This record gives sequence, C-alpha cells and structure tokens, in this order.
Amino acid sequence: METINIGMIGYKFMGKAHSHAYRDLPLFFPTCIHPQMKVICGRDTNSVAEAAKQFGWDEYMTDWKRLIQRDDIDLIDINAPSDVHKEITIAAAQTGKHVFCEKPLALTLKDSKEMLDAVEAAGVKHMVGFNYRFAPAVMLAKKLIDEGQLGEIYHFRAWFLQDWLVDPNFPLAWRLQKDIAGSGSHGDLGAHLIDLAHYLIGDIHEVMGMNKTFIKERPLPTNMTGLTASVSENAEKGEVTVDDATLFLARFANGALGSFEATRFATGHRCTNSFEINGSKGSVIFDFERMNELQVYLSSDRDDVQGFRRVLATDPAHAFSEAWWPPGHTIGYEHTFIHEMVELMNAIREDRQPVPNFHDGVKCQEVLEAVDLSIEKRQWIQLSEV
Ligand code: SOE
Repeated sequence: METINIGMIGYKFMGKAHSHAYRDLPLFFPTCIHPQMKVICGRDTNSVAEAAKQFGWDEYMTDWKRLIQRDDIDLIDINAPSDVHKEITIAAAQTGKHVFCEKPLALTLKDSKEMLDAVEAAGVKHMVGFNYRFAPAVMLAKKLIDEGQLGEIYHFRAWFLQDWLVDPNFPLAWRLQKDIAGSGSHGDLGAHLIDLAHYLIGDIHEVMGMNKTFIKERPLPTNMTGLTASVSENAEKGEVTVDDATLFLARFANGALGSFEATRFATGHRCTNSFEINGSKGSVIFDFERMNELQVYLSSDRDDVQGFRRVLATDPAHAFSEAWWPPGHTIGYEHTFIHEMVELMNAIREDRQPVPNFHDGVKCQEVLEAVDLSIEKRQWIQLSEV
C-alpha cells in the first residue's frame, strides 16, 4: 500500500476538517495513496495533545520548525492563521516537503509570490485549500460551461453571506485583525468566490470595489475556538482592522461581467455561498446550503417544460459520487475536503501539480489586492496594475 506521511500545523476548525478528510479518505477511496496521520502540531501543549487524541494523530509536537526537519514527514499541511503561512511554507519547501496551505495563501500578493517561488524552486507539490471547487454540483457547473452547454457566458453573480459578526459583543478574534488575517470578509469569504470565478469563468481583467467595517471596536476575547468565543464582562475593547463586508464588480478577460459580495453581516445567513451564471444558451445556480443540488436552465428544452430544473449531483455520473452512497443519499461540507485530499494524493502519485495550487492562490491574491487598491483609489483597477 502506497502511503504519505502527513505533518499538520493547526488543530482548530480547519485542522478538524483536514483530519477528518485524511481519516475517511482510505475508507472511501481505497485505491488512492493512503495519508498517514503522523504528527499534529500546535503551540499549546494541552490543546494539541487533546486534538491528537480526538482526531487520531500518532504524535503531537509544539515546534513546527522541528516538525519540518523530520525525515519521516513527506507533506506539511498548514491550517494555522494566515500570518504564519509564508514562513512555514518557505521553510517546509526548503526541506523538500510537499505543502498544502489553507486559503488565503498569504497576507499580501508579494508574500504569496514568494511562497510560489519557494515551492517551485524546491520542486515540491503545492496545493491551496479552495475546497468549494470539490462539491460535485460545482463540478457539474464547470462541465456544462466547458462543454458549451450554457453558450457564451454573460454574467457571473456571486455572494458569500454569513452573520456571525452581527453581535457587537462578538470578540476581536484573529480573523478581525489585519496583521494576522490579511483582510476580513474579503480574504476569508471573497477569496472562495474569486477562486470559483477563476475556475468556472476564467481570468478577471479589471475590478471596482467598496467595503465597510460596521463595528469598529470589539471586546478582547478570553477564549476562541473556531468561530465561537467567550468574553468576560467589562472586557477591554480593541480596534477591528479588517472589512466586515466587501463588494466588487469585475470584467472578465472573456467579456463576461461579474459581481461579488462577501459579508459577515447578512443577518439570517449562516453560510450562504452562492453563484448564478447566465449564458446565451442557459444558466446555473448553486447554493452551498443546498450543496448537493445545481439548478440548471437550458433554453434548448421544449417550450412546454422551459424553466430551471433541480439536478441532484449524487448519481454515479457526477464527480466523486460513485465513491459515496447510492443515488439521492447526499454528502456534506466535510466531503469537499476529502475530495480535495484525493486530488492531492492523485497528483503526488501521478507526479503532477494538484489543482488548485499556489498559482491559483497567487491569482486569487492578485484580485484581492486589486479590489483593495480600487477601494483606496475609488476607481477601476486592472489586474496588470497590481
Ligand atoms: C469562516 O468565515 C469560514 O469558516 C471560512 O474561513 C471558510 O473558508 C469558509 O469556507 C466558511 O466560513
């Protein structure tokens, strides 16, 4: 049996998602390389020891610099906060390890380019965590577009809406601090939309954006786990240094028009990650909260059945679906990570770069930065300007 030894850095929300993916992968994709959950690494000894036990890792460590030096580790999985992505990636690549890094790749475009240079110079495999590409319904949208079934693409309209920051007493988590997160809703949620746009439609030529931080100060947290946190009464407040919402318009290189909305202030929306694409021959609509479905409209349908149909992407005809349950038995958020890791394992076996890789991470970072520049200058910015 072919195996790859994983060393994973980070053990919160994404650490759990990745651990689950590594554990389940051999059960459902037995012919794939089997990832071995060797070492989990995090700063706090007690918490990382607990995570190792709960998630099923062989060992835990608290020093990532020692982890990347180990000869028995083949791949470093980075899901710690964004401010450490660059240092760990470059060091891991220099010791010859393959690198999987969560999105957004880096705090800045410049940093992301340095990361790409490092993995390319080292000749290792690299992948970035844009997991929504791996929902079978999203892959169906891609197939329909590539086959020309939607015709010429006119519109890409995307929105990623959450509401976990509506409460002004939600604490100043790391995701609200620019020096750790890079940006707010823009890099956290908008990055996924930008990647989907690249995947489905193609390159973006120019952008024009606006953003807002609705709540400028928040109480300092006493304890943060994933997206939940606690604050003590009368806690001191600190400044929110990222955007709460970022919206932008885009022109694609192929002539399509795009609109993007990322916000953590859409009351009632827990994780509405959606897009609608309209072409000359048809349209598709995806909503992550109903991630097994794709709404499809084809103008070639007979006149008396014109309209959107709900396609359930669980039949064996759909990507990855044969490995799962009988048709109609749905899959969830966690499966997107398993599919992502299947792609990573297959790429290693086939000696090719996985997709999406750091090139896609850098492309996303270019758009993030172009939007920020357009907001600062209050004007359209071409991608070639960043
Ligand atoms: C929190 O906003 C978050 O978990 C993001 O960090 C993820 O990337 C997104 O998939 C869901 O929301």
